[in-house]
Formats: sequence, structure tokens, C-alpha cells
Amino acid sequence: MADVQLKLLLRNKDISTVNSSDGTSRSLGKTEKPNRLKEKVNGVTKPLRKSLNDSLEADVRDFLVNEAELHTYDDLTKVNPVTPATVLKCLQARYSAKVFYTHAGCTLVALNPFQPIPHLYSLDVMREYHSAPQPQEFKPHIFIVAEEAYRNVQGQVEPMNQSLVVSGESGAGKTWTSRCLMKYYATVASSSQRCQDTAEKIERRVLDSNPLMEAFGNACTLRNNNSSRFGKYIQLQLNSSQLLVGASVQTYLLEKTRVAFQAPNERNFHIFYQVQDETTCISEDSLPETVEAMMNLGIDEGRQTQIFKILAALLQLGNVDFILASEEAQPCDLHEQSKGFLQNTADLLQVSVEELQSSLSVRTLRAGKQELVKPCSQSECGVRRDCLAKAVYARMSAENTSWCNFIGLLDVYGFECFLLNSLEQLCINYANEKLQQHFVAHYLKAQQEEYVAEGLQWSFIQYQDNQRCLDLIESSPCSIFSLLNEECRLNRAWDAQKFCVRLQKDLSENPKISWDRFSSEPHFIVAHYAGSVSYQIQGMMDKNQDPVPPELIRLLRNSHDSLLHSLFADAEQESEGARGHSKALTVVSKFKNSLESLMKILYSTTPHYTRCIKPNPDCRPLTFRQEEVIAQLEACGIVETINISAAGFPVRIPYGSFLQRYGLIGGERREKKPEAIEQTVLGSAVEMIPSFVPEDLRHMVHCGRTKVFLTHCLLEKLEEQRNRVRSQKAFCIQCCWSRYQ
Ligand code: AD9
Ligand code: MG
Repeated sequence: MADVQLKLLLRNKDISTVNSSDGTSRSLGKTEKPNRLKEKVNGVTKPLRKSLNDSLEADVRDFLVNEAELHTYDDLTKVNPVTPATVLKCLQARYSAKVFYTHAGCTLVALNPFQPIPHLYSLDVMREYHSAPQPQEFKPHIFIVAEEAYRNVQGQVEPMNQSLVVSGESGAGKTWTSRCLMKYYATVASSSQRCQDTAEKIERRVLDSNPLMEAFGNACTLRNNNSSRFGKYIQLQLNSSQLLVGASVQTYLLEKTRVAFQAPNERNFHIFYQVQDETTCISEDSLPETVEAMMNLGIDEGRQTQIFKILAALLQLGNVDFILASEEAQPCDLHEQSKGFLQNTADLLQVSVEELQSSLSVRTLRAGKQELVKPCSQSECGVRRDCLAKAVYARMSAENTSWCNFIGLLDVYGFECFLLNSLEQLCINYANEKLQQHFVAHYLKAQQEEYVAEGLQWSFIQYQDNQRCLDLIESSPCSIFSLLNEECRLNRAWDAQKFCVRLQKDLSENPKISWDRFSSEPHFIVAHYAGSVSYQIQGMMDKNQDPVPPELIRLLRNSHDSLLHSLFADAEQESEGARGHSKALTVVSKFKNSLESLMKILYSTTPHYTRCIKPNPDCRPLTFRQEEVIAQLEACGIVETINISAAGFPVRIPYGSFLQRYGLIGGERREKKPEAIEQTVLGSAVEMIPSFVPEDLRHMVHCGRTKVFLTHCLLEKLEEQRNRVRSQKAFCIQCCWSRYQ
């Protein structure tokens, strides 16, 4: 048995800043993805990557891959050899042939068609996949993943919970895919035998959670008209008869800053436009639908009225502006037009207008037993107003419950790298690092199984995953998160420059961090698995504390509205007053805790990964941009898995084909047809192959039960050798011929 040793080298891709010819550097542009960077050499911009077509020519050997048939490859790992270029070409060929799903080993790659493909998702198709004895034999489809999880959940010995992880960049199709999965389960896991009422209720509730969550958590952004501004993990509970009996949703990191601030040409959460009775930017999403969903989810009319009144209050609050006080040392005054808005806000929130105004404009300080009041500056008043809106919105839109024995759907934000990246991106990319670690562990297991099936012994050494990067971000006692939390605890004036120096002093031994020396603002760069990202330090502490002034908490707890009162009943620890106390949970601590519980759940389930790919940035139907796609394949880990497989023996050639092509190197006088060899090869090939391969290269080849496993390097060498032998032969023939002349 051959002993296969995998050595995986860490890729060093510190490319988040680009040195230009004048010696300065710049951060990544908004539309630049880490792997789409270009280098400037003598003022000329050249792609860093070898031209894709060049490498394609080199990689796609026609005896391994027939380009005309590329679109027929249902599994990217069967493209031979597996390289980023061949994989890309295969996906492009399939996309042109309007085939949108492709397996990549244990992962499903879903290309967004950006146009409705109704026949692909009809009830009939669902039933076909559901009733097939072997759905895997059907064309790749999200329903295969859905069905596999559905069959696994009952397990043969004991029930095994399943997780469907859907990832990809904004607009790639994650939410669309999650909805599709929920529709599938609502269809196949419902029973006609059950009491019609209950059954209908549960399936409806599952489906109705979508418009409701999207109304409160989605918004129109530059990259997606219906962009989810939160991560979500939906658990669909099945009973022992495989019927849907309940559902729950856990949400993560809602982008609540959007309530108070939207980038140019972006919008607030859909629900605000719905209650204003405006047309929303996505036609299918409207207030009547949201109301119906609420009804079906058991949110009665009384509660609905409370919710809409609070939303209306937030809309009114957004119009409240403060102006400088007429007398010094007095609290800021209200802008004349704002008085009515403030009154409306107070009425809708059912709080006293005086208390509302003072909690927005006056800070209470405690010195021992004494209370001092200090007027807030004009800008502080604005910050407090936004803080009130964000706190109320975040509390209202988060309702979490959980239980066990389920299929879980994770629709999670993908890796992000913008022109300016801050704490939000650090948290999102940290979550992606965690998921990537989980994915790689799972992928390696699947690889291991294939090697074992071919009779190769798997022992891999020196495999280094992204643990160093995770250590850098989250470990204690010394990581970016722990240092940031320490600053928050000390509660001293935040100095971004000093914090940068602290990071340099305490973390520089970790190779995953570096500094943007040419930037005027303090930054640090993290080398993530999907590329390097430069993070701006300025503003991080405020974002991490995210304190709600105690005056605002008091105000909301005193509200006569029972919903608002209950939402803030236990809000003490969010309050600014808790700063400096150990119980004050920072944003990163809360995020880390909830991510850790999510990871615990994921590790206890059987995962199924779906990677959604956005084939072009303009959401144009059936348009495939190679550069766009390869960057996403890198960011979602497909390239990483290709690299892992390349670190082993990615070229796999059946014995017959191997002898046909390289027979002449090993002393075979001519290249035979595979059928002719078929009978004899299995016995003799294993002995013959070493004679083809020089001694020092033998570790690059392994003989499995049905195939020869090779490294890329050996394949190149065999090709060279074959060409040499062939040209010698041609030379001999020429010599013979000239002798006869
Ligand atoms: V974001 O990270 O929440 O901004 P998503 O969730 O990845 O993003 P979404 O599912 O909202 O993207 O998809 C974007 C749009 O692509 C949808 O509104 C659809 O118009 C379109 N889409 C996505 N998948 C499909 C599909 N399988 N068939 C047709 C699709 N259209
Ligand atoms: Mg989404």
C-alpha cells in the first residue's frame, strides 16, 4: 500500500496594499477583490495572475479533458487535472449551456442565472428528486443537497442533525437558495394525513418567516436590491416521521447602523418604506405580505400595531435635529421643525416628551452619591438620537429561540473587502475564517475517504489550516479582540495611533498581521485565507462598545408601551453605565460568543456546503466574467480545496489511458488503444509504472485500485519525456528517409 503524504504549504498572499511605481501604496479599491489586484511595474499595470488563458493552454491536456465536453462535467473534482483555470473553464462552459449547478466534491457550486428559470424549481422537479431512489444520479441541483440532508436526518442508527451552509458574496444567491430549500422542505416534509390546519400552519409559518425577516433585515444596496444585512441560522425541526413540526431562527450581527445612516444610493431596511406606503425596490415585498406573514406567525393585531407604531416613531425620530443652545452651558435646542417630530416620537413610543428631549441632550454623571448633569454637544445629541433608533430597532428585530433534532440552514454574509473596512468587516471575515476552518476539516475528511477507497493510505503531515489567523483575531490573552476589549474596559480616551503601536508590539510575532506603513490613517492588515484585508483602526473602540446611554435605557423602560418596556427590561448590561464593569459585553465578545455556539452546532451536525457565485457584478443575466468568478472561487474556499487536492495527487489517470499515452516512455514500442490494454494492464501496470518514472520522482506517483495518482510536477515531466521520445522517433524516421533519397 502506498503511503501518501500531503504537505501543504501556506500560501503567502499579503496583497492588501499595492505598491505603485511612485513608492506609495494604496488600499484595495471598492470593486477590487483581494485576488483581482494588479501590480504596477514601471507604470504599466499587469495582472498579477498568469493570464488565465495561458495557464489553460498549459493545463488542459486534451487527453485528460476534452474541452468540447467540459460542460458535461457534473463534478469539478473530475476535471482532470484540477486547477483553478480548468475549473473556471468548466464552470463557464456549463453556464453558457445554462447549467447552473455543479458539484465540487462535497460542495455544490451554484451560479446565479440572474433570470427566472421556473422549470428548474417547479413542484414536479421537487417531487422527482424527492422520490428518486438515488437523487445523486440526477443532474446537480440544490434539491440533491436538500434531499440528502433530509434522508440523513433520520440516520440509520440514530438521528443525525444536518446543516446546510450557504455562502457567497453579496448578490450571489444565498437568500434565494435558502428560500428554495425552505420551499423544498415545506413541500416534501408536509403530510396530507396530518390535521390539515396544523400542517398548513407549520409549513406556512416556515415560508412566512422569509418575507418578515427580509422586511426587517434586508435593504436595497449597490450590490443587491434585496441584500440581507444580517446572518441567519434557521432550524427546521422534523419529527420521527420526517414531518416538519417547527422552526426557529437565530440571527447574527444585524447591520443596525443602517437605521441611522445609509451610503449614497443605498436605502434603509425595507420595512420603513413599507410602513410609509412607498413602493419598495423589490416588487414582491410589500406591507400586506408582511402583515399576512405576521398573522401566520402568530403575531396578533395588537402586537402588530405596537410594532408599526415603534417603526413610525423611528421614522419620526430620524427628522429630529438639534441646534446650538442660545445660551452657553445650556442643553442644545431643538430645530424649530423638529419640535413636532419629537412630539410625535414621544407619543408613538409612549414616553414623556420632556424626558425624551433631555435624555437626548443631557448626560448624567455620577460622582459618588452625587449626580451631575452635563449638556451634550450638538454632535453628541445626533449620536444619541441615532443610538436610540439603532437600539430599539435591533431589540425589536431579534427574537431567538432554539432546540434540537433539526435541519439547519445557514445564510451567512460572505467574505468582505471594501475600500474602507472596519469592525463590521473584521467580524464578518472572522466568521468566514471560522466557517472555512470547518469546511476544510470536512473536505479533508472526504478526500481521505477517496484515497482509502482507492487503497491508498492517507497520512498527512504539516497540514496548516487557518488557525494562526483565528488566533490573531480571537485568542486570549493576546489578540486583536482581546486588546480591543481591554481598551474598552480601561475606558480611557481612544487613540488609534497608540492602539496600532500596541498591536505592533503585542502581535507582531503572528505572521498573519502586517501594517500599512504608507497609509496616513492607522491600519492593520490581516492575511485571511481568502486574501488580505486592511482594517481602519479609527472608530473601532466606539463600535466595539456600542454603548446605549443609561438615560435612554431608563427612558425606554419607563415607556407605557408594554412591548418597548419588555424589550429593555434586562438592558442594563448594554448601557454605558456598565462600562468598566466586567459584565459589560462588547460587540466582539457578543459576536464571538454567538459564533462559538453556532460552530458548536455545526460541528455536531453533518454539513452540506453550497457556494453561490455571482457571475458578474452588474446582475446581468447569463453573463460570465472570468476574473469575477475566480476571485469568488478563491474567497469561498473552492480554490483552497483545489490547492489541498493539488498538494496531494490531483492528476488521476485510469491505467488504460496512462499506458496508452506514456507506454512508449516505458519501452512500449507503440501507444496502444486503451481497450487493447484493458485486459492486461491491471496486473502489469503497477509493476511497469515505476520503470516510466525516474527513481527520484517515484514519490510523485501512486497506484490506486483503478487509477494512477500523479502530482502536476510529474505530469509535466512525463509530458516532456513523451515529447522527447516522439521527436527522437521522428528524427530517426527522417534519417531513414533521407538515406533512401
Ligand atoms: V446578500 O449577501 O443578502 O446582499 P444574496 O443573499 O447572496 O445577497 P440573493 O439571494 O438576494 O443574494 O440574490 C440576488 C438576486 O439574484 C435575487 O434577487 C434574484 O433576482 C437572483 N437570483 C439568485 N439566485 C437565483 C436563481 N437560482 N435563479 C434566478 C436568482 N435568480
Ligand atoms: Mg441575502
